[in-house]
Amino acid sequence: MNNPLHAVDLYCLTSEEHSLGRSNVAVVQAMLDAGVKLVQYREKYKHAGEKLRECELIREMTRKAGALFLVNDDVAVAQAVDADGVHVGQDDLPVPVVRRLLGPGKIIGLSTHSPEQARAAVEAGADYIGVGPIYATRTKKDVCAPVGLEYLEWVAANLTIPFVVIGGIKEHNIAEVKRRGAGCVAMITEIVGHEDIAGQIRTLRNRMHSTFQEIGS
Ligand code: TZP
Ligand code: MG
Repeated sequence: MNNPLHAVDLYCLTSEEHSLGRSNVAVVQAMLDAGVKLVQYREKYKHAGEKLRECELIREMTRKAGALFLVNDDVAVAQAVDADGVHVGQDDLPVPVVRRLLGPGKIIGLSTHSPEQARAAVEAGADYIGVGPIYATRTKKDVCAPVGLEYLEWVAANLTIPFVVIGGIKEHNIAEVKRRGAGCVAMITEIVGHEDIAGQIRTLRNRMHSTFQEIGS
C-alpha cells in the first residue's frame, strides 16, 4: 500500500479542555483552513453520542479539505463516520483486532515507547507508530516517562514504516526532533492552546521547513 502517512509533516490532535474555550469542531476548522492534512479526534471526557456528533461534522470537514481523519481509541465511532483510521495505545484493542473490524483499507496507528513495542507494532500490521512521549507532557493523564531522543533515533534508523513523534513538542524544540530524524510531528497544546491557530501552524511549519533545509535531507 502507498502509505499516505509518508506525506504528512504535521499531525494535529484535538483536546477541547486545552482549546481556550473553543469547540473541537471550531479548532479543527482553523487547522484545516491553515492547510493541515491530518487530524486525529482525541477526546477523553465526552460520551459516545457527543463524540459521534462531533466526528460526523469533522468527517465532512476533513473530506472537503482533502485531509485524513483518524479517531483515537474508539473503533465504533470511527466506523460509524467512515473515518480513515484509528489510533490505539498499548492498552487498547490489539492492532489485528482493529484491522479485522476496520478492514484492510483503513489506517491503524499504535503508540510505542520502546524498540520492542515498535517491532511488535510492525509485526502486528500497524500502518504507522507513535513515538513518545519525547519530552515531558502534562496533556496526557496516564502518560509514561519520556522515552527521550535516543528511541526516536533508533526508530529513524531501524524502521521503514512512517512514525509520528509526540509529547511535549513545542516551537522551541521542534528543530531538535527534526534533526534527530522525525518526519512527522504531532502536537496538542502547542496548537490547540494557541490564540491564533492558523498563525501558530505557519510558525511551526516554518521552523520545521528551515530545519529540513539545514539538515539537507
Ligand atoms: N501521547 C503521548 S504524549 C501525548 C499523547 C497523546 C500528549 C501530547 O500532548 P502535548 O500537549 O503535545 O505535549
Ligand atoms: Mg488509547
